[in-house]
Amino acid sequence: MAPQITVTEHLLLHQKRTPTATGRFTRLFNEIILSAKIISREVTKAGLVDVLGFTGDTNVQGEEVRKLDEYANRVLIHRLSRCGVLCAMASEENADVIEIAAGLPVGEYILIFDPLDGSSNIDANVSIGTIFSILRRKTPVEGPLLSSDVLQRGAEQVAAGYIVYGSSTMLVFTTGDGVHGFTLDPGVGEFLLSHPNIRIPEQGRIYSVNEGYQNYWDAPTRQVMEYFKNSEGARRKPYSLRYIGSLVADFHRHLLYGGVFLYPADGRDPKKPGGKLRLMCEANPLAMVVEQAGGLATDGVRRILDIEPEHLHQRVPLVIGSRDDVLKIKEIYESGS
Ligand code: P6P
Repeated sequence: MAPQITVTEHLLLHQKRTPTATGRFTRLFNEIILSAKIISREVTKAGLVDVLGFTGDTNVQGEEVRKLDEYANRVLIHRLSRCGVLCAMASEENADVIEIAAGLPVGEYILIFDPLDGSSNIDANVSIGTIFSILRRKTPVEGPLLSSDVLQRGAEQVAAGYIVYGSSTMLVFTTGDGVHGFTLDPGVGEFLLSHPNIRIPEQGRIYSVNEGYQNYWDAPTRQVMEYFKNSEGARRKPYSLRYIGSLVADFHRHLLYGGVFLYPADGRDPKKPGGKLRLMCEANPLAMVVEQAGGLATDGVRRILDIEPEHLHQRVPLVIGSRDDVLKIKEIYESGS
C-alpha cells in the first residue's frame, strides 16, 4: 500500500521546493484545512441537527441565506482572522471587504471565498462546496489596503482551490505547481493525498448547462448547445448532458472526467447581464485550477484569468473544462453565427 501523504506533509514538501517560502503560506493553508474539517462535520450531519433551513436573512447577492451558509461563513472568517498572515478577506456572503480586526496579527495575503456554494441543494443532500482564492497584496503591508490590492486579475492568484462535501469530503487545490486532490479520512481527521497531479482530459463527452434558460440565450449560445447535441461534432455523436446545479460538484466531475460546464450570460435579469456566477470567488479560483490541470476557462471568448475586475461581486459568464471543448465554444462565439 502506497505511503499515505497528508496535505500538511504535501505543503511542507512544496515549501521546501520553494526557496522563498517562509511557512506563512502553510499557516494560511492549515487554517483553511481546519475550517474545511469543521464545515464538513456540520454538512455531513446536516439532516440531524438544526442547521438546515433558512435564517430569514438575505445576502449581498439577494439570495436567501441558509443556516449552513452562515455557519460556514462564520467559521472561515473566525479561523482565518487568526492565521496571522492575512491583511483582508472577501466573502460571497459579505458586501464589503473584511479587514482583520485590530489587535490580530496581519500579513501580506488576501483570501477571497464562497463559503458554501450550491447551498440551495443542502436539504436534498446534494454535494456542495467551499471555493477559495489567495492573492498577495501589491502595496506595502505597513500602508493602507487599497481596492487595487483586492481587485486583481485571476492570473495574479498565488493559490486556489475548493472543498467538495459529497460522498466523501475532498480538498482540491493548486499553488501553481499542478493540481492535487486530498480525501478526508474522518476516522483520523486527516486529508490524505488521493489524486496527485490531476490532469483534465483534453476533450470530454459531457456538457453541463441549465437548459431551462435556453429561451433567454443569444444566437451564438444556442449554436453552442446545438453543437453538443448533434453528431457532426468531433465525437461524431452527441455529448451527454449532466447538470447538478451545484458549481463545485459539476466542476469536480469535469475536472476528473473531462467535458465542459457552462453558465452563459442570459437575459433573465437585467441587473445580472453577466450571468449568475461571480468572477472573484468562483470563476477565478476554478479557472486557476483548471488551467493548472491542462484545461481552459473563458467567458465564452476571453480568458477568465485575464479579466480586470471592476468590483468585488462582479458576475461573469463561465465556460470551463476540457481544452478542445472550450476552444470549440470560443470558435462558435467568435464566428458570431
Ligand atoms: P441555476 C448555486 O446557487 C450556484 O451559485 C452554483 O453553485 C450553480 O452552478 C448555479 O448557482 C446554479 O444556478 O440558475 O442553474 O439554478
